Amino acid sequence: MDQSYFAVESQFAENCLVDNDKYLEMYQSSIENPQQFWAEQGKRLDWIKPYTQIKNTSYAPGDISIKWYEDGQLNACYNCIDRHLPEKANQIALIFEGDEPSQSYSITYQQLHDNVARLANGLKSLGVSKGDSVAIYMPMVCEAVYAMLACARIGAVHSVIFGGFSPKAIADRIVNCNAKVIITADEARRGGKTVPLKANVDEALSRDDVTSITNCLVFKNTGAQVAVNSSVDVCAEELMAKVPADCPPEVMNAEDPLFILYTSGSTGQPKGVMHTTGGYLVYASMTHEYIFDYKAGDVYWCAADVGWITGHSYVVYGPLANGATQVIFEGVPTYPSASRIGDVVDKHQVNILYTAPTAIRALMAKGDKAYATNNRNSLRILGSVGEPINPEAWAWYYQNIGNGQCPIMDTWWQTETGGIMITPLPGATGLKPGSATRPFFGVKPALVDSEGQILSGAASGNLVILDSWPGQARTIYGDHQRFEQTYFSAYKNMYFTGDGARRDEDGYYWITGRVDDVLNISGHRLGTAEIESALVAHPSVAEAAVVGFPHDIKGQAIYAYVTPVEGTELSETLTTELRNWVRTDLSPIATPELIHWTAGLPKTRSGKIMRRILRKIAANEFEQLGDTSTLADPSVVDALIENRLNK
Ligand code: 6R9
Repeated sequence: MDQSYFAVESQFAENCLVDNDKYLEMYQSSIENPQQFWAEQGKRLDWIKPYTQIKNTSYAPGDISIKWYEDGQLNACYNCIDRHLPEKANQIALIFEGDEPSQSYSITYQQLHDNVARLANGLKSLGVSKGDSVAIYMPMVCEAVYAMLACARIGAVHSVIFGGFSPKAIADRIVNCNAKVIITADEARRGGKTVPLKANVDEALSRDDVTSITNCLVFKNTGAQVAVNSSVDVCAEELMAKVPADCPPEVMNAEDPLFILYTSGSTGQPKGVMHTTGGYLVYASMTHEYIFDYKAGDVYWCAADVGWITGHSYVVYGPLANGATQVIFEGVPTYPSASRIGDVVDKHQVNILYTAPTAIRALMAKGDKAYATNNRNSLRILGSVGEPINPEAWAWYYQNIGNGQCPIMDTWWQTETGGIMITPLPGATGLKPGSATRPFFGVKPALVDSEGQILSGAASGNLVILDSWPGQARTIYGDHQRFEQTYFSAYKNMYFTGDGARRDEDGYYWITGRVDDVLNISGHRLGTAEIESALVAHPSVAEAAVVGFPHDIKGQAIYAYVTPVEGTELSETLTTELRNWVRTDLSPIATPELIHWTAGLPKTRSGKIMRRILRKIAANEFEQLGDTSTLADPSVVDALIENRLNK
């Protein structure tokens, strides 16, 4: 069987919302006449005051201004809950699956409404009102969803902080967005371990410059005893019990802020990426429906944490705006065993599964344990997000999770784009493993060379977007100049993504990774992703991260950090074999100079490998590693330094 192209089966396409003809027709109209296209799409939401203005955007130097539906009024929470109630009050909205498989329960749309309205009233009783910022530092539980929607209901701007972040990261974010209240829980559970959320918040709040917080709202999750500061702390359950279960949604302008989400750039402090209400929700809802071919009755599961943009757009706002039934998963794919994902799919009869390559590779490393105890026959569509998915991991996901029957939507997008930008559609797009394929409706990608010249045809270059789309971030909170500098200064009149990409003869896009990850070996440009794919294709390799390090002759040489498959015997012979493997698979230029076997790689909570750290260690400059506070397991770094190869 040809493993490089997977055509859409016509019978499959017939049951999908969009086939290839419809994709081409809709795409063309979205580009030729965006005003009309998005005027029509805006109708997927309920508006309090309908819009008459659609797109009003400028990428002009010195005047970056992005507005969509600017004279419309709506409420995001109303669109995610209330408008579904006449028909779906008793339909399940959230299926909670706890860290321990024994913990699960369901929440109907009516119950979701009541919980959110009570929490919204609770926030109001603490003095939170429209325009105030609220920090959310929660486990991946239903209450995290209530917290985000309660803010949206009363017009407060939420800023979710990853449950794994340190007290310093919490404090920095609170100070930056001037949060009035923080919502947290006693502890989080993940993979059988607990994380002391409340204690971390206490430490953050004790920092001298953290002065904006008036109250800390605490949910019970594990039931652990936590310190109580009676002047600040409020028990969330008690507060919610005291207030009514109805709370009129605040009237919001389409361009009022919905949330701020911090993301790290290549330099400096994390950026508070700001999204607004109308355009963001139209885009999240539309992409969720078309890309996952979501139809009433489907059970959808996005395994991302709400601390990540994927959790915002594809756990909370997109699916709920579409009235979906979805799984909320507190745990990790490998706990209590590597079969967890498949087991959960079977248990809740999941039809659509959206996860990340890092999770897939973690399961691959466990051999056949991931699918030994489950059949996953309910699955129809798979999704991938977060980094380029190597063809090897793609094939494993396709065969072993999807039983060779479910197309994989490799979705490329960013915190700043609000929603998916380059992606297949299940009924429309033939798949090439490793390619995110074609642009979504309304998205005008282009490749430019280093001078900003637009390249045509099959080409490699820097990925830019030529015009605005409704889900685009509006600014960096409090620093519009940095917004312009970061995204609009490299190339005039274009949004620069920071990613490199290749476009093939069929117009398919292949994301090669951040441009700062491009290596130049003896004058040859190599994407780290390509080399990693070659390494991971070796049967003894579970995961690989490649960086460049300075080399006298080649300019740069390749340093490969490699995690072996469990049970692999490490030896010089294997190292040599692996070097030759890449040499033959890719090219002699791509042969790793150094192969560093390691049990773990430094990753953020969203599973992104922190290459900045790996580059420093490879360059033997580990004294200045910079901020490691957002790592899931900072101890990995010490082991890597200890065993570094370039001494
Ligand atoms: C949604 C999300 C954005 C960066 C992005 C790119 C990488 C995400 C990808 C992908 C290749 C994909 N990325 N999806 N690369 N193929 N399907 O991940 O947002 O955390 O802001 O990261 O992630 O490098 O620029 P965010």
